Amino acid sequence: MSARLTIRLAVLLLAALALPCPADDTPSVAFDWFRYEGRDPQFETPPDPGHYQNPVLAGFYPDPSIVRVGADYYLVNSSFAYFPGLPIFHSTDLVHWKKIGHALTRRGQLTFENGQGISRGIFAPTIRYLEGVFYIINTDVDGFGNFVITAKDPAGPWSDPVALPEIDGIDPDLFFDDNGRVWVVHNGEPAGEPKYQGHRAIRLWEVDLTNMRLVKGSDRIIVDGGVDISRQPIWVEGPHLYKANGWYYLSCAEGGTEEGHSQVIFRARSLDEPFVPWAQNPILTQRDLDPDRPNPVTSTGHADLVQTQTGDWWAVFLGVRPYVGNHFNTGRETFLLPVTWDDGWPRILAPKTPVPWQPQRPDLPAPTALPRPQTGNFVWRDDFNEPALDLEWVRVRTSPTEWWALDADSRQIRLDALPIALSERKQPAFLARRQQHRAFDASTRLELPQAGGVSAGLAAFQSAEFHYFLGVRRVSDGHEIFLEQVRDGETNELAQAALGEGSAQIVLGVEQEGARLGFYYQLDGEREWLKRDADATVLSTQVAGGFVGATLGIHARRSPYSE
Ligand code: 6LW
Repeated sequence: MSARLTIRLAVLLLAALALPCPADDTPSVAFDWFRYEGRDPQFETPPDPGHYQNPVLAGFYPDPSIVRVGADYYLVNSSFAYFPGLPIFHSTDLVHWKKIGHALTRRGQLTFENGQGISRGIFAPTIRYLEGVFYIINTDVDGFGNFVITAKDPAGPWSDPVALPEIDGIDPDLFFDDNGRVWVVHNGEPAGEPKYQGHRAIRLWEVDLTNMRLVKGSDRIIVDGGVDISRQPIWVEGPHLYKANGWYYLSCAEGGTEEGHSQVIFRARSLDEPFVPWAQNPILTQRDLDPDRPNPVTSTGHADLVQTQTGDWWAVFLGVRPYVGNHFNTGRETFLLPVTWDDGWPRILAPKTPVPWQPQRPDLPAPTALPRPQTGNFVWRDDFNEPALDLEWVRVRTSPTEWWALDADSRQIRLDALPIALSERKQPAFLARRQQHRAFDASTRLELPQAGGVSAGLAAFQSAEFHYFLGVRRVSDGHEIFLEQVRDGETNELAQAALGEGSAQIVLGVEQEGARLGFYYQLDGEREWLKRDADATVLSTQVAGGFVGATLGIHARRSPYSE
């Protein structure tokens, strides 16, 4: 390089350094607090001493998998396209669960990209433990496929994923046999063409743990279709393998994750022999009960079993709590029940028995300091005065940018008003927590946005295609509040009202009671209702489809955004 060129480059570089950084002109909106109150009529009577409340994790906590290490229990749930993904809980008594972290916290681990539906992403996981290491085996359905991550501390950090390209199905399970051999079972294709819609198989593979690889050619089908293929059972999945009393037990979900859901059990003396179903299957279902029973739990299945340090067996599984018909907004939740043994077979619930709401507690020590409740009625409030985001907050999908900032001095959180609407399958500026009750009140206080084209407020979200947004925006002569409903991808503004002058902040809130949502606001005076009778079923799984539950949170956007 010539001396002249070097000098010119040096001059250019100095000039560039002297330039001020381009101003970040994305307007942002400050929120002071967010409050969530669960007041589910069903939870009004707390359990008697010696009993516990089902579900143990209320709200969108499906596909629970559990492991015991000494006197400690760890549980993980599927999280679909929410991020951080795979919430991890700890308990000492199976009843009180403390959220200790997430297994997927870094975008470099896995990305749930733009365009993915909210119920894609991360499917049913399995958590297991061997010699100081925790393992999660799992599926990223539209991205990475099946993978394993590991951690020394289940609160994290968890490793980057190791892919298992040999498996093409979902719901993998990892089983450490006491003879040192390691196995995977998962839901996969049956041999040849499926014989009917929903015909799937459970496949068994041996694992080379040192190289974290499945042993080529070791796989075989151990369940074809389900308990009795002549009855065309659908969606055999969520398998878990255990060893007890000299038998290998295989527990699977069968019947799909809706009202036909059930849990079934098989066993074999060795992993080379055929698995035989129990004649008394299923070991858990609610599909045989009167659909008109009061206060039902439905759709139970996807169980994982654990043996306590005192030798008892318990099961965690998913179930749902409809508020009208089969409509539920709270997603699939985690329930707990004891396992009884009948002639060498485990059973979670006797036939035609409704899931008990307040069963007898396990014989295990409760924690001395009770964690924040995840069931029953409670109030949760975030004043945004901690240095890090609370573990309850999640976002949809992953994004290369961080669009929120906690301000320790002002005790606020600021959301950048990104040009992304909730109705886009991207990552809008939306921080959300799970709806955990059939009746709730959620509210937030925010500053009235001053920049033109910016809307900010509170969203009740099931998916890009089904949600509500209660927002405020500047108009030529002040501010206005509006309620936007997105149903089946179609956006409608259901209500607006002009806001009087003189306020810098506003409280926005939403309540659910039965099948009705009420949206309200409060400036300096009394609470005003913008709309009292919005349709809550827009946020139900039955209307919106999918595997997730509704979330509630704070959102900011600016136009133009595409819808
Ligand atoms: C889970 C699969 C399923 O991975 O639902 O209906 C998925 N089937 O077993 C999500 O829970």
